[in-house]
Amino acid sequence: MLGTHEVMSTDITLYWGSGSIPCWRAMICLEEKGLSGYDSKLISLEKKEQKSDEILKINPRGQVPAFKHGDVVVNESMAICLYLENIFKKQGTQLLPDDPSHQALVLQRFMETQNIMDKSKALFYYRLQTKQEDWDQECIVEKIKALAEELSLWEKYLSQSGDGFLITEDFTLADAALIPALAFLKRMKLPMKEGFPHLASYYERVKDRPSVQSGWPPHWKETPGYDYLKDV
Ligand SMILES: N[C@@H](CCC(=O)N[C@@H](CS)C(=O)NCC(=O)O)C(=O)O
Repeated sequence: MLGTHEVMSTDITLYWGSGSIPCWRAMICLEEKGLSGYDSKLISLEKKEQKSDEILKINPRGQVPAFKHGDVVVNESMAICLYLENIFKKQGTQLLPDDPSHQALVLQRFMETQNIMDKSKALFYYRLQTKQEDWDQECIVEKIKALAEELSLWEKYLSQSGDGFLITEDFTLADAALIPALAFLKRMKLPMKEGFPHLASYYERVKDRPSVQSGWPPHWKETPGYDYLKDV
């Protein structure tokens, strides 16, 4: 007999795209909550399938992740993660600790991971659109500095935590958001081990966790990545 919120995972649909960090966060939380049987709909971002009527009906921005639980629609990856933890509180991994100070820190770090994505994407997209001979422009130097400073903060955070996860010995929402961001940096050839050793050893400790592996972007397994962050 299922409890009030222990619905079958088949009531859940997730539209996602390969290589999308926001989608990966949501997928990690689904797995951690023991909801691996959800209806997983992989769409092609390249073919712009996120602009299909089917997805626009759920997410008027035409973006993924787009998530449905029964008749409940949740967009925005971080909202999906929080929703899963709140609704399936008693199920699978507890992603938000009860202790107020730990909970505050988990929520803060969870949201803070967006800074890593914003700063790495600023550099990545600029380089994608700029000829390599122009890569030393002042503006690029500024972007490299901003990302390096951001990552130094995380280096400090991790130097203060033990050999477990980001905040405590337990995997939390903060880890669900941090590990895909680090995988993105690795794919863009950030020299993590040399410049950010705590981030590198955290990445090695967490990357093989089943929930993380389950959302690993399929096309990343077959293609080598890019050099866009190799000088950070
Ligand atoms: N803030 C949103 C961002 C979602 C997002 O940017 N999704 C991208 C994939 S990573 C997307 O659907 N891009 C296609 C588009 O905007 O048309 C979230 O966290 O869910």
